[in-house]
Amino acid sequence: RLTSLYDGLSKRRTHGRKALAVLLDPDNLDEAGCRRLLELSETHPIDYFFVGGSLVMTTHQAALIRLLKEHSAVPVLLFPSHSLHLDPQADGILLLSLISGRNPEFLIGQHVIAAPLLRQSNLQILPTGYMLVDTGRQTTASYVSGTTPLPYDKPSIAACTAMAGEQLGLRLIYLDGGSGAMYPVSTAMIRAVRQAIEVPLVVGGGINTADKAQAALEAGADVIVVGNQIEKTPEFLGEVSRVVQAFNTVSDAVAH
Ligand code: 1GP
Repeated sequence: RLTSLYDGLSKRRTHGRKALAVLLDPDNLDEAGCRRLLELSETHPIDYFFVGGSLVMTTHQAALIRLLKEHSAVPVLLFPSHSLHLDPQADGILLLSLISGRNPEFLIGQHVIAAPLLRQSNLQILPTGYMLVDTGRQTTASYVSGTTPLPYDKPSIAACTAMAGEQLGLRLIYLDGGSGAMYPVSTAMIRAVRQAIEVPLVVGGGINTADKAQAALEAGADVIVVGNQIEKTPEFLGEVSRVVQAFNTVSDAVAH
């Protein structure tokens, strides 16, 4: 199922335009926090909401998605860690295959369980090669998935992994240092992966300053994902959104 969401992402990439995704973890965001963010998003544009987390211990996910859909036109993409986290209210799903790991459950197992449900839903499917990178401490994602993340200082392994993912037909590559990473994925690794693939590149984990956002975009990220820092300080949305907009203003000027 090729999707308008995916087409939108590819078009952005062709035109050198960058995008900002805000990750909302239902375990960490209450209704008031979500309303505050929705208010801020009216002046500081967000391109995508990603919704999910490694555990999802609460039952808030459905209510959170409902609130987003009622009050915003920003597309909502599920970022699931498990087939139980599907929700047909969202617009689409990052169908993650954890290609940095060697756990069949997260490469194909969960997908088999989810397949008939996805078929029945109207969710747009974005097949995504998901790559966890070691950024200084074990993340929930790597613990829960029982996988070893990619070594931080081996951009060539990351590049070959991304290349293989693209050759297998995955339509996005997501390089993730994990939520609340001590430091983000290195710009050397982002650059190496960018050069290895044609499909859009999503980068997240530990992007908690405007400089880190800028560095990831300059190195070749098409989409940056920010979670923790916006949960802690919603006003950070203004800073990071300005970085993305400034980037797009420059690339629009070059294009004309
Ligand atoms: C994690 O890429 C996301 O999967 C976002 O990470 O919460 O550190 O911004 P942060």
